[in-house]
Amino acid sequence: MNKTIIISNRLPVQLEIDKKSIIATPSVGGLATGMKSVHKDSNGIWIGWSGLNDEDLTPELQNQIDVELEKHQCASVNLSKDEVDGFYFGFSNKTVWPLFHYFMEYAEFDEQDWETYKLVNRKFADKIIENIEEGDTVWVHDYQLLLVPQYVKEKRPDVSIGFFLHIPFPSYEVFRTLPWREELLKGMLGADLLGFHTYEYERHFLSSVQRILGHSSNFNNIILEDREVKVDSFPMGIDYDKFALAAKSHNKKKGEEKSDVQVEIDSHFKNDENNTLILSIDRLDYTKGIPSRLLAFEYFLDKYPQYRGKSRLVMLAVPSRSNVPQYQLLKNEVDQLVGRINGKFSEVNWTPIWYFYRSLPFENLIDLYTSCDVALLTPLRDGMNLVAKEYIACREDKTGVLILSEMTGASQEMGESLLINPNDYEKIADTLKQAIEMPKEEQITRNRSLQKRLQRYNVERWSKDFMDSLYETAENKKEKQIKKLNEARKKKLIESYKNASKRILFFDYDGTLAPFKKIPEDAKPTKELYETLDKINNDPKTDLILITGRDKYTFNKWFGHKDYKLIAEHGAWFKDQGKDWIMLEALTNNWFEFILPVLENFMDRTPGSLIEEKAYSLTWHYRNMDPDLGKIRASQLISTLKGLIVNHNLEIMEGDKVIEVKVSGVNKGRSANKMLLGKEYDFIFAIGDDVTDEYMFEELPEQTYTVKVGLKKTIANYYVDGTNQVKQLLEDFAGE
Ligand code: GDG
Repeated sequence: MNKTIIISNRLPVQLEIDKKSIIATPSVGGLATGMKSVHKDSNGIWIGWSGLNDEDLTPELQNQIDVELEKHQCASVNLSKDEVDGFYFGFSNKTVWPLFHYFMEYAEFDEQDWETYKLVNRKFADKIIENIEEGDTVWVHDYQLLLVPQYVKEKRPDVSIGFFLHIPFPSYEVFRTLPWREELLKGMLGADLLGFHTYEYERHFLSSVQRILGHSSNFNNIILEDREVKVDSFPMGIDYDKFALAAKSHNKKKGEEKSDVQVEIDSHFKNDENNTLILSIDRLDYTKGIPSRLLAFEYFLDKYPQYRGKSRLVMLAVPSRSNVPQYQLLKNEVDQLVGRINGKFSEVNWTPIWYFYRSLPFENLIDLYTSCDVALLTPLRDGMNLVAKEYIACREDKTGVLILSEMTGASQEMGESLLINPNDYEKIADTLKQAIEMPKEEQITRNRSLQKRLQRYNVERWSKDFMDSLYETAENKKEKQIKKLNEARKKKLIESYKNASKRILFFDYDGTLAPFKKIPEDAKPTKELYETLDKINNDPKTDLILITGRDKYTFNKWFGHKDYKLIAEHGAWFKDQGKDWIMLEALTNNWFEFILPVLENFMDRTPGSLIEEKAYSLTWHYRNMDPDLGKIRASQLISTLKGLIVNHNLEIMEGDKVIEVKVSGVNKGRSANKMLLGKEYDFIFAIGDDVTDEYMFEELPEQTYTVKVGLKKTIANYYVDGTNQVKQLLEDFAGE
């Protein structure tokens, strides 16, 4: 049976060395639960770092670890202390984490850390490759492993790879500051499916890919030379039932069954049951907005003194990454703030903040979720924030108010909570008051909808959706594969080329015989291309036709001295071997006078775009400009032009980053067909990359071999990946 290989930095199993033997305890985190069916049911393997350094392990212990982990369907990647420092504490947590959370000033760009990150990502990839069997699927998790998809794809292009990012993907303006931005994007693009928590992150990623690597996307598919990458959002859910059931059984507990934490909590309500507890839970991380939360709470007590002695903030901060200096500074700052605020407001039997700096057992987490009237979660940035979802799941009677930062992924799905900007203390103070005073019926109405949604889209559903989507991309890939001009199909094609008594070949130029260049003039033919075309053309059984949308002047300069047949401007002009250019169509250009000023106006307002004036058509190019502005201007231009061309027998043709206005009916299909008139060909071949070549594919006779360059939508019979493969094909023709 095919299996799924799951890869994350840490394994879902905690390892401890106890008196020279290994103890493995499964961890109960959200990810482990969500992946359970993918992991266990499919007989999968989970690959990750064990948490122990090579230096702590003897060969015997290592052996024990392997045996222990195998029992849990896990395998470890072994790392030395230096590797952990450079890869995990270094590049992952001092570069990617701050940058992706918009803390640009915290991001360090250390070459050595980057080298270690690459090396460790390779180690993870190698471990995966070692375990892959045919038909397996790979799912890579999170920001520590951004390069793994590419490293695996290079060695195993046949395997379906998914990648999920648990943290935000930042805007292009932030991401572009990274010195290794191309490498990270290429690393991620090794996957066939890339998942993010929200559409915002997905949008930022697509924008960076387009601006930095120049790959455009069709809806949410990124078109690479040889394959497509699907990008989608999958908001991660929680193990809803686990929290809801734990809360239910907690609420039944009486007297001695209660935990110490619960007894302490109950004492807060003893004096007045209208007292309120305000909860916050996070790892102690600068992204979580803990200092601003404290300051906002202080402001609340200043602004609304009636709540002093009554409302209390219960703040659980779980120690995290304490090796990284920013986290140590944060710890000091939080300690000081808590001390100062408690000092400022405390009364004999009331302190405003209960602060826990440790990790609590699950049971106590449930005590907090069930007992606190308000949850105040104020991250400055957070990929999702599962605490918000867990709080709602634990509210058995549906009371309780969630105040949630707009900067969390969760806020996109939890519109019924009270959303705040974590930097707006005024608003937070007012919202706290609103939350404390909110009538129970309103709380219940809000939470009813939230609970339904969270229960439906739980973590299992999340992982199932992701896997279904990954299988679907694998199916699409197979479909595309069917049309790929693989070796077997190419052999057949060459065979019928060889056996033909009279052939005609239509070759598009830009994007087919020559790759695109920033400046169109730079795409001139190479010496090798001339040589190959000459060889093909020298066979008297072959008619070779170069067919382009380019202007006749440029094409004549490049190919006029050659003995090929040329069609320029989509079929307006034709040049037979050794003859002068003639017009294939009766055309006029007296319409330029009212279309050209419109194009000029768009060019002036759109930096980077340019106009190409051909003899009988006008083209506006927008390849070398901001892609989003390009799309907007292109659609504005089309709607302006549509109004102008009415009654003028003109048409607008949209190509790849170009808009062309020309006389109706002139296209590559019509002109190619004219070349067949009165001739008997038993081998007809057409190849091109653009939408304008689709006219050729459509109008040439049915028996034509039609080939599309690149994996774009097409009616052609076959695909080739890019210009390199075209070159190879031409050389094969020339060799016959
Ligand atoms: C990253 C992203 C994204 C917390 N304290 C204790 C404890 N917890 C548990 C909570 C919750 C989890 O830890 C925290 O999850 P978050 O989602 O809030 O935050 P990150 O750890 O930063 O996670 C985040 C997440 O990945 C998933 O994609 O949502 O945006 O940053 O489940 O319950 N559990 C126990 N004791 C504690 O003291 N037992």
